[in-house]
Amino acid sequence: MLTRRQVLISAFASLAGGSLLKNREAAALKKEQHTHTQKTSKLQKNGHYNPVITPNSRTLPFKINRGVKEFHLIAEPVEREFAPGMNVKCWGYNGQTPGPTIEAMEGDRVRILVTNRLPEHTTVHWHGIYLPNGMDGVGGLNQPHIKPGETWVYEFTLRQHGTFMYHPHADEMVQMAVGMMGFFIVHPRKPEHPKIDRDFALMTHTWAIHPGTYRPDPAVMLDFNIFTFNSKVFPATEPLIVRTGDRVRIRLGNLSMDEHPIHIHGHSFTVTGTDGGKVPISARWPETTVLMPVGATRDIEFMADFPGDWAFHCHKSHHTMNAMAHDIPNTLGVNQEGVEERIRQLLPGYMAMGSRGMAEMQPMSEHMPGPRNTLPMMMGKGPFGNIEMGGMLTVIKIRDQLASYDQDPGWYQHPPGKLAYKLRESG
Ligand SMILES: [Cu+2]
Repeated sequence: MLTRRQVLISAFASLAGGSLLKNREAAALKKEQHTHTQKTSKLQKNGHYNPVITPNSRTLPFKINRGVKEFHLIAEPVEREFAPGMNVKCWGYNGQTPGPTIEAMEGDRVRILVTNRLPEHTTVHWHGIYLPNGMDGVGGLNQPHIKPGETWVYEFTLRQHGTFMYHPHADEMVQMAVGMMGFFIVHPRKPEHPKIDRDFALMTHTWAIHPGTYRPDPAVMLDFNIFTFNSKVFPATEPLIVRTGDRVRIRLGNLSMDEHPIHIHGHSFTVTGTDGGKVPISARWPETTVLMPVGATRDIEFMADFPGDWAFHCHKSHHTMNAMAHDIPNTLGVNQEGVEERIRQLLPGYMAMGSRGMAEMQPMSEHMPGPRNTLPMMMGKGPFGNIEMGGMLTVIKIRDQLASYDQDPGWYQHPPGKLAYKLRESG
């Protein structure tokens, strides 16, 4: 059933770019938004916030032990399927990379048990969190390292709210390169206004996994070849499912060795927080791309005003490509006539490619198997053909009507007259 608010919003959405929205309507929208916030608060099972969704991942369960929220992280080797056709031998926490999201509330006393099942020592650092110095987890500086087989205890009271992270501060170069990281999200004690309807967390990461191998190479400094959201490559990245009119927050984290300009389609957002805290309202401005620095988090918020399947991706185009796009000779514009035959004498089945661009690579890769355990350079499929991206890409699926947030609504059905079309005489 459509609520009045949804009708109002879809009416808004159908106006060109929303520029015709009158002040009176804007005021009504604001009022509706407020009522909506109050209504859902009453229905909330989890108190005054909606729990964070970490796509392709999960939230770490806890138990209350005499008023303390007790979590248990197990640092261990894990295997992760980045997408069908590629399994990677990583290290992570509790069977996965990124580790499960720790979620708590400002004011909580938390106790985190860390068991080390790795072949070498580790520690856990709580990135961005105010805590006693002895809980900060820098091996050698704040504590002795946690040896294999040992369990150590971290305990502190959360005195702030926002998006933070956890990761080892021991053999950082190796342990982070192979996937050891996770989100630590602290909700504010006071309810947020306006309330967030859909709250997602995406960890960006860069990996060097040489074609034909299974283990990320920690020695690589710059030339990474696999780029992930929550250690998944598109199309294995779960879509972010949203209802038209929802207020959406996406929390982004970056513990990789590269910056990622993360871009939204069809909407604009504001950066509302970093791992340093909330951005004051007076200091916010609209953006469509947020640059994710290394060792930082960014919270972005927007109103899901426009239904559709909207791409959400890193704007470095190599970061939406997989391994096979790297270190290849540049054949663009090269006349390869005659070369093909000669090379075939040495390499049977050789095909000259790339002189007119690389779009032919995707259909080609379906018939030509690459090296073992490696994803083709492009691999997405959409309702209109190949989506010539893999890597750090996901889709925000915004719908007027949704059976459930937990069910993929399929591809967007475009209303008549709202789809680009081919000019008849163009042939
Ligand atoms: Cu990137």
